[in-house]
Formats: sequence, structure tokens, C-alpha cells
Amino acid sequence: MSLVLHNFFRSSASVRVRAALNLKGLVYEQVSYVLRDKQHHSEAFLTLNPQGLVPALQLADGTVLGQSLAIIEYLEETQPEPALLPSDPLNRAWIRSLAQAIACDIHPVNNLRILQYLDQALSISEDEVIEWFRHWVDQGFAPLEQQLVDDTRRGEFCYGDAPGLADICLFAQMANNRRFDVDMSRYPTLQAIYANCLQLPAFVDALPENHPHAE
Ligand SMILES: N[C@@H](CCC(=O)N[C@@H](CS)C(=O)NCC(=O)O)C(=O)O
Repeated sequence: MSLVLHNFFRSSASVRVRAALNLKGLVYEQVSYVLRDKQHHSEAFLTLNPQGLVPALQLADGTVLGQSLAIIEYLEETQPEPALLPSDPLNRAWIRSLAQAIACDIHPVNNLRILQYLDQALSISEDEVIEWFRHWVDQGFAPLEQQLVDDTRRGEFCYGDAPGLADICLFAQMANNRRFDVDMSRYPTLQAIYANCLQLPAFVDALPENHPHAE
């Protein structure tokens, strides 16, 4: 059995892992779970990943890994080239801090189950839910823009001229922002990095609309 990515076309955590697999040049099959239909709550999926969230990566021996950042770090350790993290500890920590600002601080409060809870349990209006999403993106993106704009390590990507973990997380968040019409003009540095990602097939192929099971 080759690598199998259990995921959903629109899921931004899934976009991250698809981009990492593509950048590493790894071949993988894809199984889709329609989140709207709660297919990620099915017994079949929960057996694979008791955390009940996509993505999950099934390895050749059947082992299943959850959590996109853990999956990407596993890929980095087992398939080091091309590297997604700098070689020295200080710069690795820098790139992880950028990645986690998105994956741990922006994404979790804007995840589907949170937005559904606001809407369905708290009866918050659709406009207010959109405002919620944009607010938390802005809270995270404003400091990221500041951190990156003058950083001398930045090149075409967050760190130098090759894409890495921080670009992967930024790219996935940017792709997700399109659905909520977030005003990106305030973040020219982040936008430029996103535009550079879009030049690479590894990122383009990871976009929701290019997923084989896109709706
Ligand atoms: N921290 C997890 C987040 C995974 C996650 O939240 N996935 C979303 C899709 S992007 C999901 O499965 N949502 C289902 C739900 O909210 O019910 C990761 O990085 O993999």
C-alpha cells in the first residue's frame, strides 16, 4: 500500500499536507470525507483517526498519523529533501513560530466546528460569523506581516528562496481566506509570498479547486 491521505478538498489543514507531499515529490492516494455530511464522524474514519479531524496520513504499513504539523514534520524527518525547515535550530524555531501562529492561533478558532457552533448553537448571524473569521485572520496576519516585512532572511518565501513549513501554512490560510473575502491589501508581504507559492505546481495542485474530489 502506498501513502493514503484521508482528507477533504476544502480543508486548509489538508491543503498543508497536500502541499508538503507535493513539494517532497511523494506519490499518494486520496480518500475524501465530506465534512458537511459529517463523514469524518463515521466509525470508519474514527477508527483511523480517533481525533475525528482531517487530514490523516496512512503510511505503507497501515500506521495512521493525525495533525497536519506532525505529519509534515514526520515527512521532513523521513524524506529530508527538499528541506521544509532551515538547518540550524534558531532558524527552525523561527519558521515553526510563523507556521504555528497560523496553524495554532488562527486556524483553530476559524475551524468548521467553531463556525457551525456560532451559527447553530449560538444563533449568530451569517454576517457576524464572516466578521468573526476575518477578525481572527487579522489578529494573526497583522503581526506576521510586521515580522516578515523587514526580516532579512525573507526572500521569495518566508525564509530564503525555497518554500518551507511557514509558506505551507500561509498558503493554506490564504486559500481559505478567499471564501470569506478577507481584505489582503493590508498584508502585501504575505500576499507576495502567496503569489510566489502560486508559481509552483506543488502548491497549485494542493488548492481545493484542484483536488480530484472537489465539489
Ligand atoms: N490541528 C489540526 C486541525 C485539523 C482540523 O481542524 N481539520 C478540520 C478541517 S481544516 C476538520 O477536520 N474539521 C472538522 C470539523 O470542524 O468538524 C491539524 O492541523 O491537522
